[in-house]
Amino acid sequence: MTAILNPRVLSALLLGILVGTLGIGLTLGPALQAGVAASANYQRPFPMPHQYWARSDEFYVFASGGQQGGMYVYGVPSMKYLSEIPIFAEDQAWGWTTEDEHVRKMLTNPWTGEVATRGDTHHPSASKTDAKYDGRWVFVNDKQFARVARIDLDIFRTGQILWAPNTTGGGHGFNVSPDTKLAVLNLEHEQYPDENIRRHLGLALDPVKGPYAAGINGIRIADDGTMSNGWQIWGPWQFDMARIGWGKSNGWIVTTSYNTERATDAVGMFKQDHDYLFFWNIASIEKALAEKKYVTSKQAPDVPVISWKDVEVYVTPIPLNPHGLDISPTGKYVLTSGKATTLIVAVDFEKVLQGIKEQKFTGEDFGVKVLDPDFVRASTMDLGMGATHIEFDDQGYFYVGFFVDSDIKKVPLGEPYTTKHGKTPWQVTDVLPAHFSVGHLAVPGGDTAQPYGKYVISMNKLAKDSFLPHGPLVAENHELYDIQGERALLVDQMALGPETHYSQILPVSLVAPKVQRAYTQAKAEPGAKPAVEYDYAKKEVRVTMTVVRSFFTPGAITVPQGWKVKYHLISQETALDMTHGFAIDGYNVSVSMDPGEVRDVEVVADKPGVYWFYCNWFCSELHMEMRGRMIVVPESEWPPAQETRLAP
Ligand code: K7E
Ligand code: CUA
Ligand code: CA
Repeated sequence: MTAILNPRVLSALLLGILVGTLGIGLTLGPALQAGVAASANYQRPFPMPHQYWARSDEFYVFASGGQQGGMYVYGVPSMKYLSEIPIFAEDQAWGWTTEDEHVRKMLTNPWTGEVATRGDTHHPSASKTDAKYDGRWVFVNDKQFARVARIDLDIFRTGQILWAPNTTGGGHGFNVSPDTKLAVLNLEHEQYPDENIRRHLGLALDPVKGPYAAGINGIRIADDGTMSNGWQIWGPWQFDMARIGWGKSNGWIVTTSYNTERATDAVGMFKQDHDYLFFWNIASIEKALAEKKYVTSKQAPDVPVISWKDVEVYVTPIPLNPHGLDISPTGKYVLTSGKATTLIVAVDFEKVLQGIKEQKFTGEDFGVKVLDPDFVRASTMDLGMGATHIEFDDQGYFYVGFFVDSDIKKVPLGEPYTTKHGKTPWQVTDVLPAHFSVGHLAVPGGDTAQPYGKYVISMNKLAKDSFLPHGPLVAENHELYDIQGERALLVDQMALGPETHYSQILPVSLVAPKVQRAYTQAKAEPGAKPAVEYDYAKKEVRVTMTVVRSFFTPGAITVPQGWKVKYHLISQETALDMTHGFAIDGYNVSVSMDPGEVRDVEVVADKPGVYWFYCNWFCSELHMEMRGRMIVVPESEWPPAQETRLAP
């Protein structure tokens, strides 16, 4: 194995990655200024005509929000921030709070009943048809609780959250198949699973000392976008990144693992000079299911758990803790990067298939055949320090980000792309300086069979002093490069909240025509009338309240102390951009209602007195007058005569 290692695998680099960032000089400033000065294409008219930005942007960026728990949306090339899509964490400004019954349900663990309002959003993956974006949905995973969400692109809102079973969390690598029928979510964090699963795997696991096991979740996606847990495969290793192949790699799932050492600490995870890239045959998974070669757990009796031994799987060695994992537009090359090596490996999928057929194996690990790296590799490139992720353009190049070098390198791919770019493949042709420390990068369509090219966005982990000082917690820096010429130009930068991992960049033409300006929910209840109903058996008041400028109707309700109050709030607005809010003084309630939106809000009226509810979105000249009362009467003083009665 040492033959494939590079002498530049420095212990200092390894230390730098383990301990934190290496000292990155701020000497890239002049390059940045040169890039901006040369970008004559980006002059903007002044004054700006109405709808200038709406008409001039070509792409939507859907950027995961990391520990922000949702996604950010902005336009390209304007770099105008448009929206946040709240998903796994509560966000009252963007209308995602757990007093709304529908939000709370989505955030509730189906097995334990716990509500999880924290999250760590990593890898958005847009829906596709024939391996090309189709603009229906964007799916994204939560690493912390191993959940997956579907974002509906007509309303830019979360439509479903699916929880992965049999795990405490750590669902990291995530990818949607080229036909949007399957998604995979990898368990990066090792588990000590249910005893049925342990018995089925037959591995020696120890709950305290380790080693543990982990697996891959197969999520089925119905034609209407509904996700369900289809299967799990478990094996002795953890799994990091995931891609589902197309074209030359059609029918295969590829994943990386960086801890094939099965260690429980960082030093142990770097003990070997290589880890693995895995190839899983999807048909063999369906075959194992059909032949009933699986068990189920107590928690999820409806989700089959398959052993790695019962499916067709192969590995090939990748140096020092692979992380980046990306597939070229024809599906031919699988590119991976090790975190503690300067080497980027391009595996040729045609060679993988040939190697399997011709048994080009160098050995076995836990019964899995190891494909000869010299046979399956198209290239092993020595490109720089701290490689992160890889993306592709429409001209036959790939772009790879470097955390330590703090740049992006542009490299031509091998056959069949050489006719496109006419360059010697696998050698750097351009270096794009970044400010600073690149994590993921994204090209519009750059993870599909149809890259649109034109731009690269670098999602930097550090901004350092790029922007005005704003305290010790510093914004992220998203950088926009124009890649239409021979040399890339840095044309804009944007400060954005923490912390983007990956993004999907979709053409405006696929998304904008479908975007709704009002919800259809209120329209679905045309006859809804204001009402107050007292349920003495359940100790519950049910209120149907209509909301329109500038009234809540009913404008006052009386409730006995300690009772539950269920508000069914119906916004009857139809005007664009006319959002109202419903916040109650002294109670932990704040929801928004966009035009036509319906909300179901539960409050326990445990404090006696007069509490004003009011609109907290400035909506008209009568915005401040848009308020009403919840009058909470001690139960001992409650004669039913106090009930709110509405005129018939
Ligand atoms: Cu590298 Cu979660 Cu894709 Cu972050 S991961 S950068
Ligand atoms: Cu409604 Cu302010
Ligand atoms: Ca390792």
